[in-house]
Amino acid sequence: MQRIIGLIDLDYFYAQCEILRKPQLRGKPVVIVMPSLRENSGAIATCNYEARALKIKSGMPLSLARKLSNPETVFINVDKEYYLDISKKVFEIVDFFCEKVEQVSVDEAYFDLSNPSGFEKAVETCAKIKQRIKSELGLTCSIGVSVNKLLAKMASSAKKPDGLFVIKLGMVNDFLGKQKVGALHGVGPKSEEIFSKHGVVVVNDIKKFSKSDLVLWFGEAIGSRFFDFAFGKDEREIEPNREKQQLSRMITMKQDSRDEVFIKQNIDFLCGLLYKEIHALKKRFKTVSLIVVTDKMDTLTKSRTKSEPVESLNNLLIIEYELLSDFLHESQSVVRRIGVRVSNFDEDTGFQQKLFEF
Ligand code: DCP
Ligand code: MG
Ligand code: MG
Repeated sequence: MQRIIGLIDLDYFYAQCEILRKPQLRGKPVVIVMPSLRENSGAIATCNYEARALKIKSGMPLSLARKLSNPETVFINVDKEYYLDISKKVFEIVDFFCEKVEQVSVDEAYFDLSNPSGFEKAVETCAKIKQRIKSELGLTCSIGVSVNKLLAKMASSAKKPDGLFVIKLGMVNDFLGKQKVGALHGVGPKSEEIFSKHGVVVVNDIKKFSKSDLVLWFGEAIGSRFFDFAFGKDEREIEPNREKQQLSRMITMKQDSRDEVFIKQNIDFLCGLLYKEIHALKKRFKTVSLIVVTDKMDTLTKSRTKSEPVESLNNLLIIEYELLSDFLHESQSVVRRIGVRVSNFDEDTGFQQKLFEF
């Protein structure tokens, strides 16, 4: 089966978070500063595209950024806790669409799009993820889609900001060959210098050499990896490291319907599957949701949160039935797809949330 991998990266993340809570900043150059102990010194964490137009960039000393700035430029100290909070919400949306998600930084994650198969479906899923992040959180991101991590990451940078770019197998050589070697995963300024000493500027230049040449320059592991990268080869797997914040099951019913008995049969089936999984994962949940997709393809969600964890399949079913009954009373819509979801997991059970150092 063809692997398809996505890489999502938020645009000018810290700066975008600040603009989100201070909309009056939009359009101005916004620079986020990592302050240091000495007053008026520090480094630039990131900045928005207006500030990048002034040549300000991540890692730059604050003093230099001030010199490059114009009178409109706004400098803001980092507030990591706030960014982490938003980051969590972003990746919960990705979790909703994908089983295997590997978060690699505060604003970046790889996710598996191999199932259902095909690039068309993968792009559809990514468009939905982008849309949900935009409508629910007010943020833009860029997503790259390709056959491995290396190319997915490069595809995500290719159309920043607010991009969605796909590199299919047939496009690999064309796309990759003319990229600067620094665009390859793991090639930092030091490696770039070694490459440039040998006249290697773009990825295609690597192909003039052999694997053993690169091993000589960079050592066994890194040299052979860079060599494979030049041909678009990358076998690294997605290593899921995110605990699910919610679990759900959804199906299209055999026919569109408003018949309560018929819809309940579908709910019974879904809850049976879902409860098995919850049980296997030793999860306890307090929130139960019913998701309805109508024949007009509108999605409606109804939820109920209990003060104590829901203890049995039977109790889960009772709540889902109540939600269904509410829905049928409140809406005249005909149901096409139906879904059940549980969330708000008990902190003390299940997997321990992995802590990240960003
Ligand atoms: N970051 C930092 N110091 C750096 C680089 C990044 O503190 N030297 C922080 C701030 C960024 C966040 O990590 O907002 C994510 O890093 P990215 O490399 O993804 O950069 P941005 O999201 O800011 O911009 P882009 O739109 O290029 O992704
Ligand atoms: Mg980013
Ligand atoms: Mg990033």
